[in-house]
Amino acid sequence: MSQDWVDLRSDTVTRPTPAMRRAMAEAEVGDDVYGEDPTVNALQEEAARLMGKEAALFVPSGTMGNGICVKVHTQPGEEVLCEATGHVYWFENASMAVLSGVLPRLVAGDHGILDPQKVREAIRPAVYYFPRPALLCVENTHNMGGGTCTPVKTCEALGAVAREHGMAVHLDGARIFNAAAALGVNVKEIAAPFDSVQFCLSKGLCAPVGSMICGSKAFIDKARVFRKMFGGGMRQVGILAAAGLVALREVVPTLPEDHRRARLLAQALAVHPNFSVDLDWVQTNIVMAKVRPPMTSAQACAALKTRGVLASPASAAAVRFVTHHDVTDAGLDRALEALEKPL
Ligand code: TLP
Repeated sequence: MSQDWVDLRSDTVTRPTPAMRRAMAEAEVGDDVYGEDPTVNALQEEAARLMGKEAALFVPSGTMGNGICVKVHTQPGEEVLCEATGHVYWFENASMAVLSGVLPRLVAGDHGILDPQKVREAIRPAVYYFPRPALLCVENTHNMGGGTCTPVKTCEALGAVAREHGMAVHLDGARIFNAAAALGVNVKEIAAPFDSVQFCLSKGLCAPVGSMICGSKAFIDKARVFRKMFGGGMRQVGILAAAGLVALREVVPTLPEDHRRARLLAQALAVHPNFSVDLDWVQTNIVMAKVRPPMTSAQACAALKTRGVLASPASAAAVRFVTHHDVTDAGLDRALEALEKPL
């Protein structure tokens, strides 16, 4: 039986699981600004171990995590190379310009996937009147690219190009576990070429709040300073870290189910008269569907809403559908039924 409505706007809408709520209620806590919260410390150790890095830090959001990493890796007046539709550039309120005083330089990827050669070509020579290219940001999976995965070999090549030019390399791995599941690799392999990795607990992993940043011990020591400066030093935050530990243990293994449902949804959208979808680029839990003109994405979303399906406009001509833990088979059926007729 299908349900009355289904929320496919984002995987950020997931709510904590019953196991998370129990773990949150029972969490042992302390003052994390003193480094004394045992649950936060356990989560940080677990995150560092999973990513194959020396240390990790719990931060309130992915945006703050990326912002702190940019701050540690750069000096004002330097340049940060990022993908043209990357989250760090589009959705973080010019954080890198305001908080770090750096200049973003955009390199267009193929569905968000950067070509190492194009990155090499975009790196300015070391001349005193050019901003020094200090950092390369990569996003995996790539949100606006449609949840696409940058393969491990490409990550390695991107890391090598950055290092050849004395640049640091940061991974916005908000959905790194989706990438690992789809690529069939361990997250460590994806994370290895990067000096820093940010991943989110509060997207498809269902935790109510939080991201982790991971890197060397020296990097995390500096990151802790900026976390405090940006107002992200929290106190008895083991209550939230407890949910993160459950997310890593219990929700990560369920991600392939989200990917399976996204593919079924994409197949329905691909044959729908109002949409077009390139199925080769549907790789994880995000489906980016082009709306056939003259209909706009806002009109398509409004029409879908009347049929109990929430989705979000990704541009004037594209609608983003995201599957996640709270979209069950009944929720998927609701969406498939809504797509049986033209809008
Ligand atoms: N993405 C949100 C919106 O901000 C677009 C979403 O609904 O997908 N990196 C990536 C790749 C992200 O997709 C997001 C959130 C973030 C960073 C920021 O995380 P938060 O929301 O925790 O600041």
